[in-house]
Order: sequence, then C-alpha cells, then structure tokens
Amino acid sequence: MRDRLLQLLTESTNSFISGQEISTKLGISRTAVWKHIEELRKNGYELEAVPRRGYRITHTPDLANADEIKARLHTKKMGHSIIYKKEVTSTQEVAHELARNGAEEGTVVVAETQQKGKGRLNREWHSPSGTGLWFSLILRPDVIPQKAPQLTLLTAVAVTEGIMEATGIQAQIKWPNDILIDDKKTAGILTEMQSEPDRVQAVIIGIGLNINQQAEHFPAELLTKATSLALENDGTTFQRADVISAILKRIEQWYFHFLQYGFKEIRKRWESLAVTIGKEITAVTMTKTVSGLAEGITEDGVLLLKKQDGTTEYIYSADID
Ligand code: BT5
Repeated sequence: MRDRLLQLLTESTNSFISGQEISTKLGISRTAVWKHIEELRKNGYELEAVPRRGYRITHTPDLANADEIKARLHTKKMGHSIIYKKEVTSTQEVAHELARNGAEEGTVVVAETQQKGKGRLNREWHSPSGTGLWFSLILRPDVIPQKAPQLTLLTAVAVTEGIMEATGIQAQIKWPNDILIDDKKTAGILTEMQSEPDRVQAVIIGIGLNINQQAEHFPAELLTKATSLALENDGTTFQRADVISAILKRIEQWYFHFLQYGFKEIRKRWESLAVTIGKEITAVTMTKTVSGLAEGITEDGVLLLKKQDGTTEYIYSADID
C-alpha cells in the first residue's frame, strides 16, 4: 500500500493530490490515508497539506527500501519482489539462498550495508552504510551455463544506461565488469551461477554502485581508483531509489531482448560504451600476463587481444591495466 501511495504522491510532485482522490484510487478510508501520510513523515518525508487541495511532497529522504523502489518501478518482472535488509554479510549470499529455495526471477535483495561484500576471486567490496547501492538480482534464463558471462556484459550496459538516465552522468565500461567515470571505478558487477552441467538454474547478479559517498567515506587505498556519482557531481547527492529503478528498468529491457534475439545488439551497444576497446592494454589472468590491442569481444563476451606478433589471444577472465 505504501508503495502505491508514494507512487501517487511522486507522480504529482508539483501539484497537490487530494485525500479524497488518494482514498478512491487506493480503495482505503480517508483516516487510513492520513495514517499512511503520518508514517511517511516519521520516515523523513516532508509533506505540505493544504485544505481543499490536498497533499504534496516537499522533501524526499534518500531511502532505498522496497516501498521507495517499487514506487518508481514500471517493470514486468525485475524488482516485483524486493528483499530489503539493513545489514547483511553479502546480498549475494542472501540471494543464493533465496534462489535455492525457488525465488522467482526478478527477485532483488538490497542492503544498506554489507559486512562481507565481495568482488571477484573473493576480493573485498567496500559497502559503507546508506551511501551506495549494494544489491543482487536473481535471473533464471533458459540457457546453457557458457552463456552466463553475456549477462555480466548485459548488466554493464544496463547500469551505464541507468546511471545516465537517472543522473545525466556518462559512465563507461571496462571489460569485463567495471563501470568507470573518468577512469575511476564507480561500480562493479559480480555474476555467479547455480547450474546443472547443461542448464542454468539461476544467475545471481551482484551490483555494487557508489552513489553518495564523499571522499572521506573511501578508505585510503581506494581513493585514487574509486569514485561515486556524487563526487562526479560536485558532491551533490542523488536519490538511490531513482538510480536503482532506472537500472532495473534497463536490465529488464535488455534481458527480454537477450532472451528473444540473443546477444548481438547487446554486444554492439557494449562495444560503443566500453573504454577498453581500441586501446593497448595488459590483461592479467590467473596464469599469465598478456599485452596487446583490445580489438573487441566475441559473441560469448570473450575479450580479443591482438598481440605484437599479430596473433589474437582470447581472454576469458582477467584484470585489465
Ligand atoms: C567487482 O569485483 O567489481 C564486483 C563487485 C560486486 C559487488 C556487489 S555489491 C552487491 C553484491 N553483493 C556482494 O557481496 N557483491 C556484489 P572486482 O572486479 O574483483 O573488484 C574488486 C576490487 O574493487 C577490490 O579489490 C577493490 O580494489 C575495489 N573496490 C572495492 N570496493 C570498492 C568500491 N566500493 N568502489 C570501487 N572499487 C572498490
């Protein structure tokens, strides 16, 4: 109910909406409307109430809970079920558990902070409370496990486009899973899978996105290589719920496209948003270090590196310098 009330109020931010209209649209009594409005106030909303005109939101706190996100979502699947936690070890862990227990596709787990946010290869993901978006999304594509890396690239496109839509900031993608602004990392994607040998059961996509951190929120070792959307916006903060809903919308659009038409268009879009392509780079894999010209990606999302001797190396997983 609260998410529908918020939707009505946020859709009419400049004009008032009367208590009567809210009551009719939501099918609840005027007293119930009033109680919900009081509840919003307790949660940090400021609402103007004018006799005969109704209510109008004058200040929205930066909350990224289920009601706030749902109030902004117009998706068919993504985010229909949102599990919001104040604190978790890792949203990936919670999402894995839910997926094993049959959670539906599109389920989102979002947390204010993670005690053990993780990156690839069990690296740490710094997730300070209330500043960024730390969330995991469950997908259940009917594809073979080898196709799962394509979903990392699809997500990178969706995150980049979602950031642009919600904030006007142009980010770029660094293969395979980083989103950068001015060469500094603002988001990372971690794709994990539950699968049988020939069939994916669930793909858990973890997204960590720095939004409202100021410089003092970053540990010293990250300051030189990480940034947040607010830092790229002269310190002015954003509503995290606006950003996550824009991202979920884009993920849904591209995911439905992927299921129907495959990876071709996504690959093109990915290449147009990527910083990596066309540059001399060094890829550090688990077993070796390879330098060369990043030519593009294959249909499966594998990075093509043209070496000085003219041969092409296929890079499946690496860190890029
Ligand atoms: C990633 O790994 O970039 C994937 C990060 C995914 C995090 C999300 S948050 C929600 C979900 N739940 C989780 O537990 N995880 C996912 P990787 O490419 O391995 O990069 C990790 C490296 O990025 C670290 O070793 C640091 O150098 C750097 N790093 C850590 N925290 C950062 C942050 N907040 N912003 C920018 N860089 C960070």
